[in-house]
Amino acid sequence: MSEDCLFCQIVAGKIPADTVLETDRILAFRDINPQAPVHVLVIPKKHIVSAMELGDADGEDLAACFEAAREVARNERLDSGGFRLVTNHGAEAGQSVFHLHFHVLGGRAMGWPPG
Ligand code: DGP
Repeated sequence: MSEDCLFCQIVAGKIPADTVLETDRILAFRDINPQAPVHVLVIPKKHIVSAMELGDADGEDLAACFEAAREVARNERLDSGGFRLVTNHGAEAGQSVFHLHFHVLGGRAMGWPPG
């Protein structure tokens, strides 16, 4: 837990979130500023800054995030039509919260390349 991290505060229950899935390793909750009809963030409960900070010890947390993304997609009925799974690292990608998170976006056609 990082005291000044917004998503760690959500994991700790200090800031409310619209949680859709929780396990011992991950939390999935709706994005406060949705960019698609379905926009869920999947995060490891462990504080990891971004994909660039992942290490050998983080394999199970990473696998849990992907497993959760699949479950969210199924629960939100995105699995047949399709969805996008995105993580941003750094300023040029627009990362604004420095706790690893995967955006699950769906419910509309996704443009490519992203803006
Ligand atoms: P990124 O730009 O990839 O770092 O995405 C961060 C996302 O986090 C962004 O889409 C908005 C979302 N977000 C920021 N603050 C909050 C919050 O307090 N609650 C929720 N549910 N989402 C948040």
